[in-house]
Amino acid sequence: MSSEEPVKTICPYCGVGCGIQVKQGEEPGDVQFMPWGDAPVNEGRICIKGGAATQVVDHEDRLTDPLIKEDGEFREATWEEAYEMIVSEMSRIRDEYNPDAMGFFGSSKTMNEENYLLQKLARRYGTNNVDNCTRMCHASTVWALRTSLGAGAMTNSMEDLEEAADVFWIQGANPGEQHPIANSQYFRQAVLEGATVIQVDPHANKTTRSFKIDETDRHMHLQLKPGTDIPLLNIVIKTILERHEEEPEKGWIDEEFIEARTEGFEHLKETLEDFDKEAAAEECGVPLEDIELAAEKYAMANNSAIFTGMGMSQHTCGVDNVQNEINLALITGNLGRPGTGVNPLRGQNNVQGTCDVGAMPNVLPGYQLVDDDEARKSVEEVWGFEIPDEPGLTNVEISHEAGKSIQGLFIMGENPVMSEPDGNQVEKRLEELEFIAVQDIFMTETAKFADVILPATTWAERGGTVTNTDRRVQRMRGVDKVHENTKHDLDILMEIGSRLFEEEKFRFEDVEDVFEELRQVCPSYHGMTYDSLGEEGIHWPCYEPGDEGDLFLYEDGFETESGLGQIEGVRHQPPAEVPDEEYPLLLTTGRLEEHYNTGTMSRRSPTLNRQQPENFVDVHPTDAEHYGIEDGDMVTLKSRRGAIEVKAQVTEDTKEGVVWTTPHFAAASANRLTNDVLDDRAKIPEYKAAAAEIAITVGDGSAAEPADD
Ligand SMILES: Nc1nc2c(c(=O)[nH]1)N[C@H]1C(S)=C(S)[C@@H](COP(=O)(O)OP(=O)(O)OC[C@H]3O[C@@H](n4cnc5c(=O)[nH]c(N)nc54)[C@H](O)[C@@H]3O)O[C@H]1N2
Ligand SMILES: Nc1nc2c(c(=O)[nH]1)N[C@H]1C(S)=C(S)[C@@H](COP(=O)(O)OP(=O)(O)OC[C@H]3O[C@@H](n4cnc5c(=O)[nH]c(N)nc54)[C@H](O)[C@@H]3O)O[C@H]1N2
Ligand code: SF4
Ligand SMILES: [Mo]
Repeated sequence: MSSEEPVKTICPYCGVGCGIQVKQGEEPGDVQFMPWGDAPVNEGRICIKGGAATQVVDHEDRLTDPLIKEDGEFREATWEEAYEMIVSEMSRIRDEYNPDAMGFFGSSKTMNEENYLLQKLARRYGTNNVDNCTRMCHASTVWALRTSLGAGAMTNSMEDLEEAADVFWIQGANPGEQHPIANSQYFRQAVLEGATVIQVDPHANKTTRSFKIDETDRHMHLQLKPGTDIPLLNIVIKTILERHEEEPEKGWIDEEFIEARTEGFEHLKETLEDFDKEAAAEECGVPLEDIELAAEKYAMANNSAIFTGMGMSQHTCGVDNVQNEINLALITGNLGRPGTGVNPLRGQNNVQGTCDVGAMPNVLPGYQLVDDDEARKSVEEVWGFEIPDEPGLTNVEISHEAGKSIQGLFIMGENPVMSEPDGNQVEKRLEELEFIAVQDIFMTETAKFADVILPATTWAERGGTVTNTDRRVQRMRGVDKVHENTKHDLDILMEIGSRLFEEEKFRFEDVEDVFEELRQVCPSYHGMTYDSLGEEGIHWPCYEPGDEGDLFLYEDGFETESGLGQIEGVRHQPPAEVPDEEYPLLLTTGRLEEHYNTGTMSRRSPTLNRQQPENFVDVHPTDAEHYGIEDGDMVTLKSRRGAIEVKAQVTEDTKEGVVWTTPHFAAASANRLTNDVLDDRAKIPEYKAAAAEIAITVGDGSAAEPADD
């Protein structure tokens, strides 16, 4: 077979959205990586994951044929059998119970068109129980940004941040590993030209090291105790308010901006009236003068930009955490200009797009609320059927309701057994369900619980659009299929939709045809076409053809009801579970550069897995001494929910009293331990704080008693 021209596409891992090329090799099934020299986001640069992305496309573990479970064992099935089973089970569940007895998980690893069709299918079925991994990710960030500023997305873009930001305030995010090209190509350039980095994180990592944060007086690392971000930011805000009283001529706050563009400032001041900075600094475990100095650096710079990640969002107080970042940005006028803002670096390659196209229980495409009659009607006119008018359940709620109000689950590209908190319970709940369909590229920990498994093609084998972290919609393109009997996600959904509802609303000519319908119902994508996306892509909002999109938002006003930015004071709320005698350590989790989420792809990549083949736990030297743990010892790390065995890394990277591990490894997943409690509003789980205990693992795998100190 002769090799064909390479095609330009987008890296399947993180939300930075780097352009790469893939090429059909000489042998069928051989898919090769090539750099894309003038790709719009990364200009040919690539991180270790992007470079290794094609390694898993033809991996021997790929699902190649549909599977159906019979007597507890999977057997190969035809597509016809698989479709028939799905249609008959989904129809039965709707008839025996009601449409809300089904849940649908969209996938931020798949394209906009595919998620668009999945949520349309759920709604045609009669339920708004459709969600995606954003719930476990930036749901709280999106909530706070939407209610207080207008749009649940980055306020600025990598380009303007590089050019104009003087301070990079990075709280609970690790772009050095999780968004490597954003960090090395954009932020690093600004830092080389003099910008300051303030990192607020309980753990030192490659972000710390890439900017040599600990080695200069310019940058700072505030190594706080997990779950103390509200008090830390309250110290910052109170310091700025106090200093402004003392020297208003320096403009510690931006009075004009507060007056013209915000409301709620009085509430913030009242909240902080009786706030005790000394006691709060003690609570955070960071010297007060360090936090005050960081406050000065943020407030005195021309342009300060906040970057916010999982360390902020994945808490029971996730919404309030991000609200306090918004408070800081609003009172100092750091919004609506290049180089400023509150910027969530979005996680998966298409999590922004999956949300944009409505794969969420409370919104339709373009974030139009399902309970807004007018919005719903405008979408109904295009779709030609009635949409249920009550918001549905989120994915973690769907999981909680398994076997209760939920009887069936359709999962496209998500791995909840590994990614939801308290995995042992997730497994038990999945067993309660009458029917599970999983559409994936590998046999995941979750797929093992399915009744039917549908083998999908990978990102490299198909086309569509994805939306990156700064709202840039870009086209993906694919080469030939590796396995003849796999199908594109879109084709599977079209077939299921057409069979279930015996109508033409799920028949499209091709993926572009789906995009044409999507842009009719999604106002911020309305002006885009496949042609106009070209090779550069377009940032949303793009309401009409020709709109170039905006690099930064809110230049003239906020998109709230009053047009004003919403300030609201917030108070410290400790994590739902705090250390006690039995579980005296605080466990938090985070990611590694070499691995990706539940590891289904990165663990199968030889290049990536070689770097880090197994999980570990970081233990502070003082704690290690107390427990008699040496670097490299196998230890049992346990919480009230479960236990895992991992190697201990004794390191000052973590804070005393804090143990730090990752969710990437099935054999010892952090989510055997994490606490299944949610932020009230955004319903995001508290992955970043649980009480834990540790002990050296003895011969038979049991845990030794801790040494006395
Ligand atoms: N290499 C790689 N890249 C990825 C991913 C991956 O798995 N691997 N996943 C993608 C996805 S889905 C996402 S959402 C993003 C996530 O990107 P990030 O937001 O950077 O994700 P995390 O590493 O989970 O958490 C960030 C930091 O929060 C810190 N942290 C923990 N607890 C607290 C706390 O209480 N307060 C504060 N301030 N910090 C805390 C952790 O130590 C960690 O350094 O990355 C994306 N990119
Ligand atoms: N302890 C702890 N837990 C966490 C987090 C944490 O920080 N700490 N972070 C949370 C966050 S931010 C996130 S986003 C979630 C991620 O949770 P998940 O979304 O469940 O994790 P992934 O591993 O990204 O799963 C994606 C799935 O899609 C499949 N897939 C890949 N490509 C395709 C495709 O083209 N088609 C189809 N059909 N399937 C495909 C993959 O094989 C994989 O099974 O984890 C959450 N869990
Ligand atoms: S930074 Fe993200 S998008 Fe870019 S190559 Fe790395 S994983 Fe892929
Ligand atoms: Mo995420």
